[in-house]
Amino acid sequence: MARILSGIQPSGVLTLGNYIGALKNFVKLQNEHECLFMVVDLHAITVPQDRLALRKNIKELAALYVACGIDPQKSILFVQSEVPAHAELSWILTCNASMGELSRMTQFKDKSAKQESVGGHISAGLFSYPVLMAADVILYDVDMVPVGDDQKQHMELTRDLAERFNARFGETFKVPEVYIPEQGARIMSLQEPEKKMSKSDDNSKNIILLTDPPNTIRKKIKSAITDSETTIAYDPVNRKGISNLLEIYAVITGEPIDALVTKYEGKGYGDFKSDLAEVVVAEIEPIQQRQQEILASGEIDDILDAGRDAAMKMAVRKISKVKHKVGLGRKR
Ligand code: ATP
Ligand code: LTN
Repeated sequence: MARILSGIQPSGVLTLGNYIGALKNFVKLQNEHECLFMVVDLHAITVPQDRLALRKNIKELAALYVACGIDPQKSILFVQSEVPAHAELSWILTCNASMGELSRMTQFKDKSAKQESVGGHISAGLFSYPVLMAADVILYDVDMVPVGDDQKQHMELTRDLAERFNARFGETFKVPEVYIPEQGARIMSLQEPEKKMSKSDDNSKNIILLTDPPNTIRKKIKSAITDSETTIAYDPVNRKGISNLLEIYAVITGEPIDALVTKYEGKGYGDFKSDLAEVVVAEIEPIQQRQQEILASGEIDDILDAGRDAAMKMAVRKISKVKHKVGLGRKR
């Protein structure tokens, strides 16, 4: 049994990409491993957030984890900012990270360009974002981190920072592996399938939100960009649109892509898209209902209290060891 940890930012409503690339895998992993899942609110504030919206998003995301099948009896579910050791370790790691390596992070380049384009300021937090992510992971001696494809580079940095700390201060942290699912690790935008589906996309036609009503989902899938070919085939290099839709279909139903291609032989995009829309609706609708029930019952606060306490116990032990190794504070 390995120890697994992952996190999602409460930075808005989640997309089908977040669900397929992250949440759906978390649920599978919790049956075989010891799992910790976080709502990473400290990461969310690396870009401006409305205070009340953030508060709301935190609970909604926690409820969504549970609605998707994260079982609080099996997994530890908690809010990152409620365990202060994350911020503490992040600072210590920041002092062992270099400006050069952080400047190379493609997510920083993308997100800072976006902030600039809307006239917003680029926070130093956005720059050191990956160090906080490294702290999240190595604080718990995690074996494996399931994330979507876009987080690969951050996980390489996490490994480097863990190894560097161990080399400088003596063996302290486990060096974690990244776990990227073979399928669904990069769900693409519906209208611009050369870029990833992202919850912060301004064009709502590009993304399926987990809160979209069934008819909106149907409309978005029907108007998804494909190409001028007539066959349903998988070719993610030359036929990105249809390949993305096939991948979504395959991951949700568990049917192999080859089998789907055979199933739709001789059929057009119209038939395929309307079936896919029903597949997506059937997956998401019950999750939406469960999320609302969980929020209405108020049980999410008890779950998050218990998660915080369990995580805190593990984190406190590690952070004291780290401070001792670095020489911080006093010894009586
Ligand atoms: P933002 O657009 O605000 O940066 P995001 O949509 O990338 O956010 P995160 O909270 O950063 O979402 O990511 C949560 C998880 O979802 C991560 O594991 C990430 O790799 C995964 N993920 C995000 N987008 C996709 C996608 N299009 N396909 C598959 N997985 C994804
Ligand atoms: N940066 C991640 C979210 C995240 C995370 C983590 C993922 C923050 N801390 C620790 C795995 C482990 C993202 O998906 N954008």
